Amino acid sequence: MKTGYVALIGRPNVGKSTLLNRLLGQKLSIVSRKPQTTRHRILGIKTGAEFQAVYVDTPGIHQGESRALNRYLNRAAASALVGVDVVVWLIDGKGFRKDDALVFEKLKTVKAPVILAINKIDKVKDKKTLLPLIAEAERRYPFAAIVPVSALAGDNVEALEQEIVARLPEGPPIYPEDQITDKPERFFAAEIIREKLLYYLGDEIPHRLTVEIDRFKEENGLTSIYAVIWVERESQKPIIIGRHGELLKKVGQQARLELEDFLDRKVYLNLWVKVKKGWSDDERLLKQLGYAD
Ligand code: GDP
Ligand code: K
Ligand code: MG
Repeated sequence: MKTGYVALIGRPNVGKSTLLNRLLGQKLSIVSRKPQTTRHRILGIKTGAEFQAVYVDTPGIHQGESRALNRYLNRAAASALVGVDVVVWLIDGKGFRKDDALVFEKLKTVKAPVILAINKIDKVKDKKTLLPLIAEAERRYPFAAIVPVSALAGDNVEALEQEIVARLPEGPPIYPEDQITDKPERFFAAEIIREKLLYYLGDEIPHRLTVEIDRFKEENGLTSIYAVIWVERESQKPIIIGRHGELLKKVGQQARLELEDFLDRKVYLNLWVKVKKGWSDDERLLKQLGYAD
């Protein structure tokens, strides 16, 4: 059996989470238009007839290390390159940016084969325009393969999977074949709530909030989930709650429906908004809220 770990790297918003969900055939990682949606490493496990690929979806590599949360995100991204069997670097059809030079530098120290996947090709009308980009990529690094894909439409994702699997070492499966992730259900509950908040809120607040699952319990065939939405300032509370509590209600409804779908059982969801000053710049608080290394 071909089996091993696969790191997915790439700048924020390039489509890593979308690709992971597509590869797994299930939504595990939250997706949004905003950068910094993915804060945690997520293992997504795909077991096929003759392979097991364990995907690590990483937070993007971030510029500006001013806040503790950003430092955590950078550490998580760098550590994802160690001890993996295959690296998939996702870029989009617009090509490399200036600061991708840093990624090329980092890749020089990586022993695992690196596959370059060029995403969002559904947005590229004339596919010939990708040829100079592919030539540039080949000139700058000995990629094991270069595969254009559309994570959103699913185009060529199977071809990418074949390239990945072909480079996994032989070995016994790492996880039981029916296991799809290493994260507990309550982790996904928090992520789903956070995704709905990101969707309904404006641009500024989302990076300043986090969701903590206070209680998660089964009673009489019902899963009761009590979650706290932590914000940094008192003034952010009314924004999240909305006029007459409408925004929070919408978030709660959407999150509950998706949770019922994900968990495949009835859910009672209770949301509270609370203030914890400066949580995103406090290492100790971050650990408490689950952002541990
Ligand atoms: P991440 O930050 O790298 O994990 O990126 P996400 O998976 O959260 O995706 C960021 C945005 O790009 C979302 O709005 C996705 O729907 C969109 N996106 C991802 N893949 C594709 C693709 O293949 N084509 C197009 N047009 N959009 C995509
Ligand atoms: K994103
Ligand atoms: Mg993501």
